[in-house]
Amino acid sequence: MKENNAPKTIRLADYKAPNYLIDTVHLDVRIYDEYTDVVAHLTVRANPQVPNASAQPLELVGADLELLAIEIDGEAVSSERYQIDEETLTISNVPAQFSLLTMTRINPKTNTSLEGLYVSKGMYCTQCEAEGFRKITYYLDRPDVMAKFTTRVEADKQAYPVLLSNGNPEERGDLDNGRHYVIWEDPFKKPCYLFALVAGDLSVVEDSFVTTSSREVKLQLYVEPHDLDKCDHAMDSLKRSMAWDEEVYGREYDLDIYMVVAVSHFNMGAMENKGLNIFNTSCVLANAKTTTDMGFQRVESVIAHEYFHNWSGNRVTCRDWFQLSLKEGFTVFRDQQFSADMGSATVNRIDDVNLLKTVQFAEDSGPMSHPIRPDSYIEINNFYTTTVYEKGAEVVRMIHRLLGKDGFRKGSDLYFERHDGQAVTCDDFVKAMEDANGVDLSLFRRWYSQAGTPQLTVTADYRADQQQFSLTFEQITLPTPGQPEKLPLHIPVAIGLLGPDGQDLPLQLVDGATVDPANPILELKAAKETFVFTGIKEKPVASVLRGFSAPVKLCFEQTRDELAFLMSNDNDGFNRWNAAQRLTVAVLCDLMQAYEAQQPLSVDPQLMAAFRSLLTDESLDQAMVAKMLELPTEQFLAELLPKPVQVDAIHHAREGLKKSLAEGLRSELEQVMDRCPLDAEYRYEVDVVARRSLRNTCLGYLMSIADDRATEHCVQQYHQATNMTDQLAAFRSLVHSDRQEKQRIIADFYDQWQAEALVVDQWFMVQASSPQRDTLEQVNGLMKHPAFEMTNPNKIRALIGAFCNNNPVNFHRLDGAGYGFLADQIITLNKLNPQVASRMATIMTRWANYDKVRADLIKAQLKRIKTEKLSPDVYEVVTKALNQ
Ligand code: B3K
Ligand code: ZN
Repeated sequence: MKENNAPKTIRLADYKAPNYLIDTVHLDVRIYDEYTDVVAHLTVRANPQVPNASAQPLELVGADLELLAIEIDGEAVSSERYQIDEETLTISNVPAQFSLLTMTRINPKTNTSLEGLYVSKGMYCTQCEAEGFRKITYYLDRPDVMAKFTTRVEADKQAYPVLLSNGNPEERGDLDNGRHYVIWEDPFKKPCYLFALVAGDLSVVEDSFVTTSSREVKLQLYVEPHDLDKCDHAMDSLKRSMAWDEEVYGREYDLDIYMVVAVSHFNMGAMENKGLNIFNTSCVLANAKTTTDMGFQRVESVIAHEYFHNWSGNRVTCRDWFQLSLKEGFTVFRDQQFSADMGSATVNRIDDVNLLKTVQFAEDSGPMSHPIRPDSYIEINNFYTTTVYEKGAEVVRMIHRLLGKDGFRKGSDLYFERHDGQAVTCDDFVKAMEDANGVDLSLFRRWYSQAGTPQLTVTADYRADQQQFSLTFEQITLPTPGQPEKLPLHIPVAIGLLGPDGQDLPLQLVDGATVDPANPILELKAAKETFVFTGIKEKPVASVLRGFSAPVKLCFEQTRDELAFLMSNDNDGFNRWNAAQRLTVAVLCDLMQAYEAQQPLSVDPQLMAAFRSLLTDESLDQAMVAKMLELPTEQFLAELLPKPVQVDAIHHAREGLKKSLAEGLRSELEQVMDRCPLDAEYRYEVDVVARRSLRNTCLGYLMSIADDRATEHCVQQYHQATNMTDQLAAFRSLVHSDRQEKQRIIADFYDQWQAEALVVDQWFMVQASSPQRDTLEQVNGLMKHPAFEMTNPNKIRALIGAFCNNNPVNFHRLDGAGYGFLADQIITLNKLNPQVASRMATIMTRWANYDKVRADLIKAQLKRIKTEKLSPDVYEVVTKALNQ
């Protein structure tokens, strides 16, 4: 039943082209201490594609605006002719073509939603995607309305010497009263979600890039003065992204200037505004002293991601927000390809798949499950999800796999050529891929409309007498909200069959077909299919779903011997790692059983032996060794294993395994630590990163013993480390242990780094994810720490987010205190920053995965939240969570 005042649901099926179009926008933004005035000159015309459009009133959207003036073609509009309500300005009897002037007043200083125009540490900045432009002026705030923007920004010159907007600076000058202005012109038509403006006192780092066609592009990074020493890596990553996009996709940058601005208060990672990217400081600043290798990696990939949007998102944009994955899925795929080319491709793939399996699979089996192209939403900001982004990227990756590298490039060339300057749909993307390659992807399109993770069950059968080996695949997708019936999907399964020597056998099917050795995939299209291979002289070991060629849950029973064999022989790096994971999970399941039965934990010697050979064989790729030694996280296991989630058994089995491995392999672990000494000088290069990661994995194991010797080593590393990767690894191991030394180290770390906001975030995060039993009490204390700020999303993610997401055993405390804590924070954030509040609320949507006691406690908190006056963001999540 629909409740009173329930926010309304928007549906893809109701999409209609706009009645009016806007060709040009002249914005004049005047920043004053108390308020900001925005004068907007729009040239508007009825949409020729819509019959009778000019007979309709013009409906502009606006939020939190005070309208000061309104004119059409230079004449004031009388008050009978227009109407204003909470969200719209409706003007009746407008001409078929006219110029509209509005003047509105806004208050960026009180805007804590970080959407629209707001202030972060004294700097004015904007965030307009998805629907923030309506908080700046009345507009047709939808992506299929594309206009040419000219923006004049005016402010006090001393307080705001830097005034930026999209495009090229055309004019600047001084005004009376110590004020000044700059006029920016963006020659490309764009939807308003790509609009940006910055006013502040910022320092700049400059460089340049010469494009394929010899145009010189000025590159600028704007940061606070004390961050000037953290810009090199982002600048370097930007230049590499520009070169890569020219080489791999034939895409050149189009303006003469590319600016990136770093801000401390930002709801997500970064934003691809045309020519003026705005970045969370955490995704742009990096240097050895303050940033871990993971941080460096993140900067590289986010810089690339936002840069790649210039083509996949800005030049070709989305028709409506249901098509979000058109730009996000494709751009994530592009940034993943880039990172794979820059570093270790296999390690990158493993990390991406882990995220998908941990977060996206969980989302897709819960009440927020949606297709990568959703059918409906209440609040679009709730749909910037791992499904739209990461599963969206997997869907593009499958197209790449099906068409091959060259076919995919032909398709992307056609897509960019056909749709440059347009706002299009996911279907247009698939159509370009089809047309360029002469293929039919009609069945494949189901990936766009069907939600849920398919389960793919594989059974193998070997007939020695016929020298035949068969693989039978059965796919099934469980119902998701609003989609009770599911259809089979087109699934590319990359495979190999390993002979006794560990080499791949030639793949010959009984029907005479061969599997392309250059692209060995089986294409599934039905609910159940069998493939029979001939000429197989001995029983092979199958390596299925190599490279994780499709986002499915694979159920394939293989023996521990087979897994160990794959672990050392598979020529597919991803599956070699995956075999190690599967073997580890099998052992963890033994230990969970033992834990539940209150029996002593004993580790399968096969795993011990496998890990020993990983540690001692120096010929192996060290990055891979580090990855294979990493135990699956508790969150990963919670998603993977049968429900209800055995929170405590998972935690204790994992801790127990870690400790047993450390005790059994102590000398090998110590030898690796000796073999990988601390670096005198930091370099961010694949082999050095691998060495650090291996060393710190070993340190983590040894610290699970936490005796005097291990602790002494750890404290020593903490003090001697010359970079944040090594210092933080030691810090984390100490803080997560029960050693007394940690109190001194926690204080010491803060003393050393209190001036570096991003390092303080790490300090919060490490403490909030400690498995020690008093962590919630510690977190409650830290909420009152002077460095904690409820209006800064980075701080919220570091403390509240880390506790609730990365600390299952404490968050899911049986007394429900963790849930009560989260609900309190959601209630506070709902008023301050609905987007961040609703992100936090998604954690509570998974109550059905837990035992009755915990599920009831979570539901009680959801109900408590529901009694508040909720933002649409939180309302949507909480209602869907309760109605599942
Ligand atoms: N496009 C932005 C995300 C905007 C999120 C709005 N709630 C960043 C990105 O994906 O590149
Ligand atoms: Zn993006």
